[in-house]
Amino acid sequence: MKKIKFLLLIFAISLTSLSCKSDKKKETKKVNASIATVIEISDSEMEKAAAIYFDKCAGCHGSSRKGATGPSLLPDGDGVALATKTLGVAGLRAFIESGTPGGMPEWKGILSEADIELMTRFLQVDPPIIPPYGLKEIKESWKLIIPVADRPAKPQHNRNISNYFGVIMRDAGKVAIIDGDTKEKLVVLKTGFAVHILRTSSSGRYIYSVGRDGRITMIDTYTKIPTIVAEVKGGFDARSVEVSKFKGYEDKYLVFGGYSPSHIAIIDAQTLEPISVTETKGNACDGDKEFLDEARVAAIVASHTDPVWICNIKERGMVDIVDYTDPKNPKITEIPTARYLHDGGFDSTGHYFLVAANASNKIVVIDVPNKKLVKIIETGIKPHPGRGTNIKNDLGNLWVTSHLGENKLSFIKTDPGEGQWTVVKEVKATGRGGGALFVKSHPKSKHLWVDRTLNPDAKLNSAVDVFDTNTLELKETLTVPEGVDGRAVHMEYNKAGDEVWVSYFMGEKSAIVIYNDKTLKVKQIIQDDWVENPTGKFNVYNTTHDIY
Ligand code: DHE
Repeated sequence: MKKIKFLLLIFAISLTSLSCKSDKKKETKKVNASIATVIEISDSEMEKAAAIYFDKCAGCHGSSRKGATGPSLLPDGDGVALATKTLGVAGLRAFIESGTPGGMPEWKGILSEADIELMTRFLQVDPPIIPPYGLKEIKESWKLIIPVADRPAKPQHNRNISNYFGVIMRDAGKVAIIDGDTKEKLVVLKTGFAVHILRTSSSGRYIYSVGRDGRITMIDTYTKIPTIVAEVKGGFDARSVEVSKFKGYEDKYLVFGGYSPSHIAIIDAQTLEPISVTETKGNACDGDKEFLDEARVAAIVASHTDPVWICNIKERGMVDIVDYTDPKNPKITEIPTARYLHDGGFDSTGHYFLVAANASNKIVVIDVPNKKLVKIIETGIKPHPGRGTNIKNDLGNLWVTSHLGENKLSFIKTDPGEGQWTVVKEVKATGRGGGALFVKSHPKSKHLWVDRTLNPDAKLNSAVDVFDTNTLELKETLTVPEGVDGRAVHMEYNKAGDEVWVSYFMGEKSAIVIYNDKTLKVKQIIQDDWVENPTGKFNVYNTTHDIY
């Protein structure tokens, strides 16, 4: 049996391309995966596998493979999940190819046979080590492309910026800016690898994107054609960014939530010059028994009522209320809640924040101005609300979440009085199984929309269900329009609240389909060479004002 010291692999995700670099030694290594099996993996294979893992798996299983929404994937196990060495090539292949009912997608057909085979080996050897990346490295990555003094003082066009849409094309690493009034594509900008979300500044002038390469891109909408004015890389991997929205701090600071390394970086929102970095590692929410180095920053929202951001620390189950009045030394109030925190949004008053602790099947409610935990509510298997959505009917004001792990929409009452912070109604979407990622409504609409993106049934994952917000009954299932192909994902209203934009991705004919929210008929299909696997869409007005 040959013993081997596994070499340090470095996640070096460059600004423009994904390239995980090893220490450059190219000889093939043999790693003892178990007494019986010896896994062979070369440096170049290790690099390739680390890149695939980082792109497709790290979100759920953790950058250091210690588990989060999905189980850990360590050669010797972690006492809960099976050792990957025990699962072996056949066991790992079965999971990778077929997925699980708990929400893991099936990768057969998405990953090539050679890549699946490679992953069955990669997962049986020790994970690569992530090098430090702090304020110094963030500063070095900072690019101020157009200084504030050289930017226009007012819009150089007569368009209605507040109805612009930023549309993410994840796989292309691009963001399209579309005029929501005329439906014209104004520009397609290269914003980095696998952009995940967009946020708008509180004035609505700037659009910020963040992606899986940790790169933040700042887009100015005052120029005739929206233009990139600054960039910075806040870490190796990220899913969220947000701006300061409290009175007196509009467009002043930006917060970056790092998946890898796990940290909160505060950045100047006008220039993207970094100001401070605070690591998020620490004890888990359920006592001081477990110290977690990997403590990724999941959803972030900005309070409109206080100078704070609400940052959700996934693995630790901590909701961090970050006071940005002294951005060099931010005061952070930690609220222990439940694991693993993922996505969430405000109730209709903006006073309470509701977030999914998806692995605990719970929704956590936070009183933002009072920095207090209000309640932890059991809803269903793996709640996945996006930012959730707010509707109103005879039951009161309700915040809604969908679920990844089962076919269920849960309606939580947010009004004071009887039933507050309880699930007052549950309904099912069409068909069987979960796979819903997002829900959406609008204060002016009588409809509630839900996608089923991760449902394995192609009929369900390509359709969206629309419910009546008064009766909470299913009104219509909108199947994929002719000439369009793929999975339906993420809905966004226009500013007026009378159109809903749905993305179709992961198919041959991807598109953005715009529905009339009243008639539920297709109003327009945006489909062109530049429309490459669109995912999230963010209307400037709704994003700025947290209307959902
Ligand atoms: Fe997302 C939101 C993380 C997979 C599209 N996604 C979020 C948020 C987090 C997150 C933490 C909340 C950000 C916020 O509000 O501040 N997403 C992750 C993952 O870790 C995960 C599970 C796996 C991964 O490796 O990324 C994951 N997400 C996906 C997808 O596969 C989707 C469908 C396409 C993609 O981009 O990869 C996807 N996530 C989105 C979108 C939002 C989002 C469109 C914003 C929803 C909103 O309305 O705010």
